[in-house]
Amino acid sequence: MQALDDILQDAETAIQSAADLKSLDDCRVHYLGKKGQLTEYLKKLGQLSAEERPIAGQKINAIKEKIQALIEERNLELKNLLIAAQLSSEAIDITLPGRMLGNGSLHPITQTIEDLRRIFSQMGFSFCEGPEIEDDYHNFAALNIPALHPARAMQDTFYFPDGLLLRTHMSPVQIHVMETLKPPFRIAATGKVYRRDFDLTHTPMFHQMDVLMIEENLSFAKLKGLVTTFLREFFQIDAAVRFRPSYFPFTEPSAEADMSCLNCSGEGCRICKNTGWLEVLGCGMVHPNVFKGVGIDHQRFRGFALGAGLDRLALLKYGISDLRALFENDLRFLNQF
Ligand code: 2NM
Repeated sequence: MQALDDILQDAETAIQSAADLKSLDDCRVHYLGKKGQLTEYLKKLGQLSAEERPIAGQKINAIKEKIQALIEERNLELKNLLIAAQLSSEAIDITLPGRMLGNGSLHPITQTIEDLRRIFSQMGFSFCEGPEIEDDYHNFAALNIPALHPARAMQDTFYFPDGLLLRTHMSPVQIHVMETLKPPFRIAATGKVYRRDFDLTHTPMFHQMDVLMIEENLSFAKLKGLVTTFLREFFQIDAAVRFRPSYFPFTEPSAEADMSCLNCSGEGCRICKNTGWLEVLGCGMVHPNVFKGVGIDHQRFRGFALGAGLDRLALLKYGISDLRALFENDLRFLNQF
């Protein structure tokens, strides 16, 4: 009886100190297995007297049940410990901030085009498009650009072997429109134009806007008003605007429009090369030769037109100093707009 109590005590200590399921199972085999300590005593029951046998039998069974219960209890404990360890090692901190997806943004030239479309739409202009590959007639001849005009020279224009060319300005779009629509009308076009020119301030592809208005009673004064309104609206500043006489084959009279420098308000700085003025667009009254070419009655109708480089407008508006940044697609640059 004393030996059986000792076994129980041993078993209690062994089970409690079993550190994992494997050593716990070793305990079970050691005490309850086929060759286990208690089993050995069960086998010896036969050697006892008839009076002793049931008492010893009961004792062995009681201890066996006790040990089984202890093993069961420890088994549960160990499994819970295992689950707890797994939970803490695989824990996910859902309070950590996520990886942010960057917001996209419109290219400054796209933003400029959208601004221009909004402003000129509000003033009653429709926008139209034309081909980037043009013929000599629409790009030059119909615009009263004579055969020997320097802009036609090989170094300025990209020619295809068949004589077609990449348009060098947006005005040929207006020739197509004048061939199609009957005046009066107000139309404008933005798009890509091409010239054989590549240095610090020129890229072989750049963007232009061309605006054309044809009505019976138009004056140069109205053109000046339109240009001034447009520039103040586009740059969101009450700039001074001045007109200098200029020359284009397709307009007469012609002018270049300057606005007071955005950077120094006319004081003189690096941006305006100390003049206080920024050159922003060219404009004029449509030349009678252009009207004759497309069959519009130049006695009855007047037209005025303006052309502007969008890349330069975008640089000025957004304070960008290097034209090439517009064409490099560097996200560190583009994300700032
Ligand atoms: C400019 C400057 C002045 C212009 C003229 C025409 C057309 F087709 F009606 F004759 N379209 N655009 C024009 C006039 C363009 O760009 C500096």
